[in-house]
Formats: sequence, structure tokens, C-alpha cells
Amino acid sequence: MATLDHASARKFEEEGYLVVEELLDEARDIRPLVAEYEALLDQKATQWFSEDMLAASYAELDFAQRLTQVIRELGDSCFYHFEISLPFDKITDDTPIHLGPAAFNLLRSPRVLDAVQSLIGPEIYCHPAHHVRIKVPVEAVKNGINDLTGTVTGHQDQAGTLPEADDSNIVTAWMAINDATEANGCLMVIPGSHRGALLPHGPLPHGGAGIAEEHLPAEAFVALPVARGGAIFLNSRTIHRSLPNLSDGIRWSVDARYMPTGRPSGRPFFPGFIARSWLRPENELRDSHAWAETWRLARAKLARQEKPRFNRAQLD
Ligand SMILES: O=C(O)CCC(=O)C(=O)O
Ligand SMILES: [Fe+2]
Repeated sequence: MATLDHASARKFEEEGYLVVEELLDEARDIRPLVAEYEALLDQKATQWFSEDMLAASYAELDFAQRLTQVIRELGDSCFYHFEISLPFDKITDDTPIHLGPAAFNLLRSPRVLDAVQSLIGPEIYCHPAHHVRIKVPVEAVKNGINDLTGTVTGHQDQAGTLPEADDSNIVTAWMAINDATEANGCLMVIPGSHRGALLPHGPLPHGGAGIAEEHLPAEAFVALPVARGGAIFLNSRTIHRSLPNLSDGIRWSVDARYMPTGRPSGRPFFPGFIARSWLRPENELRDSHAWAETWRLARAKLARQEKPRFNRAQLD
């Protein structure tokens, strides 16, 4: 069990964040995801080379260098093929999304759910805002503000959902798939900022969306480096950001959100699922194909309607 002790749960309440080292299971959670992404990148790079989009397939490069080169040549919008959620805009039947079994299994990691259970109880819904982020060296991204491959400006996750979810008690679980360091752009938080109000969010002058400079509190951001397998839990009002990757490697993380089952997600157009239920275990979603199908259905529906209002700030 990876249940949090009382002191950790209290620290989360008081500070609005909690770092838990060595939470993920290397064999169950990390290695299958890495293997799934290596195969996906191989498939995509081979395909894009055969379609003359890339100068080579770069099969001789390791995963980090190969993805960086692909993004350098194609631009960061190709990363949507590796992302586990949909964008907000221009959704068609062909909008890319990755819905592999290892990604789904990570969202259901028993060790992550044990920790989440310590914070919100045993009826756990996996919220539809979940992302794979692979931050490549800053020189490889033309638009350094892309939330998935580059810098993430200061924000509160609560602004990324509709107001109907303000009381849903959504907790963010940020998981390190490789070592996140200050050099490669680890997560940074303002401790205690969850006790303040939801600040105004919007599009920013240099790109992206977040809290405008004049509204950011003067308190310093604290960098939270965490080794592969570690996790960071955030209150939905904790202000956080991450800076450019100044290293020559990648920073790879997955962030998921969980809330007590039965509350509004604030993203009614995207599907979530029951990740754990003590009362009704038969309602847990355990089949990755069924999960993938919920996203394909949502995509098909969104492709046929006007763009709905997703959230307050167009935050991913
Ligand atoms: O991974 C990052 O750099 C930002 C993550 C984030 O904003 C989140 O997980 O809510
Ligand atoms: Fe966030």
C-alpha cells in the first residue's frame, strides 16, 4: 500500500502540495508506458518519413533524441499524437489522441490511487483532464509556450474547468516518468497559494494562457525536483508553473486528476471513469479498450457540434 501517513496528508492540506518520492511501480507503471511510447514514436517517425514529412526516420537515435528531432522538424503540434487528451479547438474525426493500454493503466495505478484515497476517500473518479508532457530542449520548440512540450506559465488548475466543478475537490497527481530537475524544467509551486482565491486567468502576451503577471503574488515559486517514479499532488488552487528545458535531454511527466465520484468534472464534453470504488467495485473501469472507445465517441460528437465552452481560461 502506498497510503499517505497523517503528517503527509496534513502537509498537503496546509501547503497545497505534497511530494511523494518513489510512488510509481517501475515494473507495473513506468516500463510499460516507456515501451508503449517507444513503439508509438517508431511507428510515427517511420510513417512521417515515408510520407516525406521527415528527412529521415531517425531509428538509430534513442527515444529522447528521436522525439526531439521529430519535433524540431515538424513543430510541436505533432505532439498531439502522443497526448492522452483532446485539444479544445477544431476537433475532427481524425484529431490525434493516444489511447494505449499502458497510459490507461498508469491512470489506474493502485499506488497512485492509494495516495489519492488518503486525500479524497475511496470513491475515486479519474477526471478527464490528463496529459502526457514531454518537454524537449528549448531550442527544439519554436513556440516555447506549448503546454505539453515547453514552458507552462503560472496558473491554478481550477481555472481549467467550468465553475460547476469548483466544489468537486479535484486533486492533481503529477508523475515523473524520468528525473525532473531544475535544469530540465521541473514543476514549481507557490506554497500555501491554495488558500487564496482563484485569480484572473486569460491569454498571455507571449503565448499560452495563465495568470497575468500583475496578478501573480509576489511570493516566490519553489522548484520541486523529483526523481523518476516520484509524484507531486496539488490542490486545484495551488499556483504552479514550469520553466524551459535548458538541458539536452527530455523532461517526461504524466499528470492526472482525481475527484470523489459523482461530482461535476467541469469538462462535461470529455469522458472520465471510475478508477476505484469501495462501495461498488463492479463499476470500476478496467478495460483499456472500453476507455479508448469513450474518447473516440466524445471526439466523434465534438466533431459534429459547435465548439463548446470548455473552461474559463483555455487551459489544458
Ligand atoms: O508539467 C508541467 O510542466 C505543468 C503541469 C501542470 O500544470 C499540471 O500538471 O497541472
Ligand atoms: Fe496545471
